[in-house]
Amino acid sequence: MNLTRRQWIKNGAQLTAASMLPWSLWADQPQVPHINIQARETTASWFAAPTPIWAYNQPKLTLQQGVMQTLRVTNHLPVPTTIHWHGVRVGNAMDGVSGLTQAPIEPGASFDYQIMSPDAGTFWFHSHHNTIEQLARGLYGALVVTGNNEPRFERDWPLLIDDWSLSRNGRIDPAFANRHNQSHAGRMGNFLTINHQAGPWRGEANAGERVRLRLINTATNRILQLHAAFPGALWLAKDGQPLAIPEPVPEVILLGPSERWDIGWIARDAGQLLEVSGDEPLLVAQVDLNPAEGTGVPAYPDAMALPANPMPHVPAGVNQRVPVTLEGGAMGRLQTAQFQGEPHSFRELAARGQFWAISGQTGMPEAPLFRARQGESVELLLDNRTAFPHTVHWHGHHVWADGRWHDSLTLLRGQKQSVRLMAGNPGKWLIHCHMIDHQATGMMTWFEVV
Ligand SMILES: [Cu+2]
Repeated sequence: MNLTRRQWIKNGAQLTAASMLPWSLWADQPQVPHINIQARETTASWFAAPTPIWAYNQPKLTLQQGVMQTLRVTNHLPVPTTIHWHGVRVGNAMDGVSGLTQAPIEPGASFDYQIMSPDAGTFWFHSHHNTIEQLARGLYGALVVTGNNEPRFERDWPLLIDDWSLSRNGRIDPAFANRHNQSHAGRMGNFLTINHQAGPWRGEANAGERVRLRLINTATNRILQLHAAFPGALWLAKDGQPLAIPEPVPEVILLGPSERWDIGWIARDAGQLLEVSGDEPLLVAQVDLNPAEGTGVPAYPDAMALPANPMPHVPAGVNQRVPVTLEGGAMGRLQTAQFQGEPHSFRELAARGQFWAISGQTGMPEAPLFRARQGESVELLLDNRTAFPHTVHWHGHHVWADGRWHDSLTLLRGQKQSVRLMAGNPGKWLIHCHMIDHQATGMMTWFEVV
């Protein structure tokens, strides 16, 4: 978070002491030293009085494409936790889903995640244990995987955009699970941050420099409606996967919870990022031109297209078709669904805190939605029969839809969408709504790759 000058000096002193150690002590260290991530209680400096939040000591991680890295997560929180590496095609045991792929990390304990990302791009990491509370308290960070052949950007800025629900005293509203929110669009916040700091975020570029903005929606439930006023900007990637050909940025970017957009821009003028869902546009980020450098001829080549990642080939044929029907919620038409192996009426489900279903099942069903052999091509027929939008997230996989890869896809009310999933790493993988209020009240299932 915000390092004060005193902390900075202290860390500097530690670094000096360590670098004076004799070489022999370092000889047995692995080539890539592990990265320590601490989940802990801290405070944010948004107002005159500090706001208690939970956060990682590393709000931004940078990994190298194709390099195995140990991420040692130590839990300094008073409760158990895990970390999910959102969008990274990890081995199943490293996916961080408590109760499915691992036991939660107890307070005071550590867990080593062995992460090797085959893909370069923009990802993020967040708690996947009691997510409804832990994500809302701030347990997330940016995960940037750098590739060897990427074009150089003189400025590279991840922007983690969050929507906090604060009480009048400036503290996080402790009512994380509210039945009304959960059966509707989810808990909406009233305070926007960028990289855990109060907005607007400000950056500075020299005229002609290439700028890469990595937009990441870390909100628990809010779909951001972003207007990117960066003249000539190009959309480079979705959910960490490059577009084959960069496209002009549309007037409004609909960025559902957990979705990412990479935007490339040549700074010839100042630029702004605005959130436009409310009555008045809200300034999220501002990039100014460095006045000392003046303006003039761009100093760098214009090419910004990102090289493709080693994604699977999508064949014309499919091995199986699976309906993924989203149902339930207020003003929905859900009559009955299976919960814990038994059929229940919507009223009975609501009494058990379940409001949403996927293909007739609510909560985590015992049997997977489908099983696929590694390499199989599965067509998923998404059908949002609810009165609300949903952002569906696939673990360990991206799906192919409308000529792009997505690990999360927002479906508006009534929307149908056919997507293609190429079964990847073996294991048990979640599919859930990334509006955490919906996930927590039933909109979650899983599939198995064998
Ligand atoms: Cu949802």
